Amino acid sequence: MSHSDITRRSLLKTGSSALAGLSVLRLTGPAAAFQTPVGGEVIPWLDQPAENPVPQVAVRQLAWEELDSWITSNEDFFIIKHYDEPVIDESTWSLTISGHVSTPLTLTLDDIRNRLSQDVTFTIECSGNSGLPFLTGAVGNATWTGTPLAPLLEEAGVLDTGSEVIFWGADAGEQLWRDEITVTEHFARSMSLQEALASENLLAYGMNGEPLPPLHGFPLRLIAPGWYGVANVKWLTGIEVIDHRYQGHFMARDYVTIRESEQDGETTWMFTSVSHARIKSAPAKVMKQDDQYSIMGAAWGAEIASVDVSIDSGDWQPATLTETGDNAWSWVFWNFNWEAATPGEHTVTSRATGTAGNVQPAPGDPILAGKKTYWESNGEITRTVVIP
Ligand SMILES: Nc1nc2c(c(=O)[nH]1)N[C@H]1C(S)=C(S)[C@@H](COP(=O)(O)O)O[C@H]1N2
Ligand SMILES: [Mo]
Repeated sequence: MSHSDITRRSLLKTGSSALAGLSVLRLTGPAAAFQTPVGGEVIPWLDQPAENPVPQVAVRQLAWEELDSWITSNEDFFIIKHYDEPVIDESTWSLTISGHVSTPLTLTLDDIRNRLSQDVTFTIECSGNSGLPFLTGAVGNATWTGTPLAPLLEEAGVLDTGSEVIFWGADAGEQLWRDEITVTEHFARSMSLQEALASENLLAYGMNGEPLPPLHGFPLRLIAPGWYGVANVKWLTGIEVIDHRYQGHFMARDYVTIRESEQDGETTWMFTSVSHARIKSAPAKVMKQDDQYSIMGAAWGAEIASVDVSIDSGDWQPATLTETGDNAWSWVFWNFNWEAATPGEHTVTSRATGTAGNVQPAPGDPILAGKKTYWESNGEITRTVVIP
């Protein structure tokens, strides 16, 4: 265990009171492998994201070269919102649990805060990340605090007819349907009752030891570890159990992946609603200290077994996992010693392999080549750098 492991774990356990200890340890120990060393520098990537055409939707993103912390601070955490930020008054806000339940519930924020509290460190990625030229940093890792969802559903008494659970957000906007009907639709997502009952799902009111910040869904959001960002409904106001499939805008029209495949010489099309995360990795930064170059990056979306790096499309070479966390839902950090970095332009590609044998696909892999929509773009990422 490195110093940074110790400080990170104690920080998570004891909160900000451990911050004093953190700086003391950092002074006595070496910097963590993922941190740009004192006296070192980051060589910026030559390829940079395109200008953001929708700053009101993609409000904030991670700048990869600046990645210097395993936990993403609330100030740096990416923000995606599809409608205007809702105005919520904590004193009048409540959460309802309704539909196919024997005992509908209405809970205040205090009711929820007074229940059993649970933490989970979970890396959220927007499923559109890497699918659009300007969306390359829609991923972050935070420790979320909340109350487990399953006991609340049990208390509400889900009826035998209940099969699906909708999570309703307070935010709403206009959606045009078939060029005919305009409705004001609330942001909402659903999952099966069985998926909703997973013990890791939280109704979260805390983010990295602070109340959920307004743009991350204050006062309450769903945290569904292992799911893409879109499932983690912010500004939660209602949980509704229904007896059929929910087909709202963000389930059945937007955030739908369309794949083309050949079956028995015939082209078939598959339409799926974005749901569980997929294995992925990215090179974050090239660091230089004295004359030594190293590459640091992250991998997430599955329990990660290993990460390999390819320079200039050469052979895959193993990277070292330096920060792994203690669950399958948080990203791992990796380092690669770039021994023979020669002056000039080079490409850097990373590839993650999961403990289940799942491998991050190459861009030409049929699963990606046949994909027509930009969601779930988990292919290998290649960055370009110029070594001086
Ligand atoms: N109510 C509501 N919840 C939402 C959204 C939204 O627009 N409204 N955006 C979703 C999407 S697409 C993503 S990627 C994540 C982003 O969470 P963050 O802004 O806290 O990073 O929130 C999800 N939850
Ligand atoms: Mo998203």
